[in-house]
Amino acid sequence: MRVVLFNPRAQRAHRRLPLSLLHVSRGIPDGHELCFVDGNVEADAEDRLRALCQSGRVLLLVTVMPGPQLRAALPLVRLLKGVNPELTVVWGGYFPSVHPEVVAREPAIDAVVLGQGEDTLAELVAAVETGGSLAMAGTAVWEGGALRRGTGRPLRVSSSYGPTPFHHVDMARYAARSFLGSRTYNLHTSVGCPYFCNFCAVVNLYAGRWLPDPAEAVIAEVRTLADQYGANAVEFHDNNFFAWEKRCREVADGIAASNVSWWGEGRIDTMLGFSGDTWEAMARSGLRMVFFGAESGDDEALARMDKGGLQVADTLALNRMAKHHGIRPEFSFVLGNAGDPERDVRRSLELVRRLKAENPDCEIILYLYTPVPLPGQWEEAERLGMRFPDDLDGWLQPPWTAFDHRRTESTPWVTPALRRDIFDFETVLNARFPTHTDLNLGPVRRRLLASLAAARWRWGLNRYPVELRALQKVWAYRRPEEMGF
Ligand code: B12
Repeated sequence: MRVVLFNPRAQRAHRRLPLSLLHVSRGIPDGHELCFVDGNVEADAEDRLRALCQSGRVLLLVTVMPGPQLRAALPLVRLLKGVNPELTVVWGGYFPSVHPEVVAREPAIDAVVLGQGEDTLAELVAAVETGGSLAMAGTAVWEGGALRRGTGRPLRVSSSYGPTPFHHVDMARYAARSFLGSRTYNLHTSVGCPYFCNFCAVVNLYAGRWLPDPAEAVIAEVRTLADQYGANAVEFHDNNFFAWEKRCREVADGIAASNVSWWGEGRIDTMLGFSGDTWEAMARSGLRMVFFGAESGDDEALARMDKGGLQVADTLALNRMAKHHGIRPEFSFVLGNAGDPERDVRRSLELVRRLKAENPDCEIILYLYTPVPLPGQWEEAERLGMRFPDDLDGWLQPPWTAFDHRRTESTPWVTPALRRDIFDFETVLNARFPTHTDLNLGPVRRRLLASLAAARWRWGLNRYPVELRALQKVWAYRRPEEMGF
């Protein structure tokens, strides 16, 4: 049987390996024709997809994140399903796993795979081949006017399915230029995350479980990328790469000789507990920047988010520690907590100013809080009038498209004035400190922008930054909040 694996285009061409598909493909039994189609790197992706799915028994697997990928995927699968009655369409990934009902109810989609997909896919391929039911452990299907949700499957360590099968794609296409290096590739080396932050969709899928690949497996993947594909930089896309100090230390020591610069996502409180030795080893091995969820400058908001006891003081301490070790911290904020949104935003923006004053090299990413259906804050979001759309078409309409980008206008507790304050501040911030990750902004423009925004930044004059917005348009300089995960 032909199995087509499709990665719809993200908001901007994201030239990174389609790891969701590469990983899940390890579950497909041998003997099938596998065809990968990636909307991020193939200009003719849609034509190729049409040709591959046109006739005969075909299983189309689609990975979908909220936002642009959903917008790209839905019209396509409707079209393809209309043409070929023998086509089976299965969706997996974060959006379908968090919102299975609305996806399974869509007539063009035959089944949703929930969470980690390898084992489910093995059984599902057999069911499609024999014409059996797609209702099984790990799937959700729409049957008799209701959602039929299978039991969950036990999670497995990802590397137990084998190494990432890079050979399925044209690796030359994915060697990307980034601030880390001229040939950047990405890896994913753990399943889930051991924390319960109640605004994060990872908890919906993995409920606080974290299964790391052993350090040797991680080191082997980095070596393969460096030795066989010429990588000089690696981004670890794990939800929480730095959850276990011992593994970080072993990986750092094991990859030091590969001469790659690297980046990953971590927790402030965990990494504050790392020894100076581990920080040194990581810096030596090429660690350049770490993404942290600072989330808020208000301790009460942090407690409401269930950030595991994280305090604002920890964020300040981490900023100093990372600076000391020559590793750039990248702090992400999730602004507009429902408890006291005004105070949350005010204190967070004050914290950003302080972080920049103490370490101008740190990066800041400002998102708006966009609830996910999880106990903790969701009940209150609903009480305050928050409702998700009833069908997939609803998700494609504004304001939901902005919601997916974490620029939402759908949270009723954030007033338009408060939203404007955040966006004005952000415009001034991004001009005063253009992100280091923007390779297209030369030193002259960088200096010009910074000096143009200097007085505004200094005196906190954020209102109507029209001149900066105009430049942002003309120079199209990079806004971290658009590019982030
Ligand atoms: C790389 C990445 C991106 C890339 C795009 C990737 C791409 N596919 O083109 C970029 C940077 C563009 C991006 C953008 C955004 N992202 Co993003 N992204 C990620 C990240 C870091 C890694 C994804 C990945 O490769 N994972 C590795 C694979 C192996 O894991 P996986 O996807 O979970 O796959 C497993 C299962 O889910 C399942 N599975 C997945 N797909 C499928 C498909 C089928 C058919 C089957 C059977 C199974 C299956 O099996 C896989 C193996 O077990 C994740 C976080 C994470 N660590 O996963 C966030 C994440 C998915 N992104 C997220 C978000 C919110 C966004 C944005 C909306 C944010 C924004 N700034 O606007 C945008 C919009 C994206 C869009 N739609 O265009 C959220 C999703 C949350 C949610 N509510 O659903 C995540 C979880 C981050 C987070 N913690 O909040 N992102």
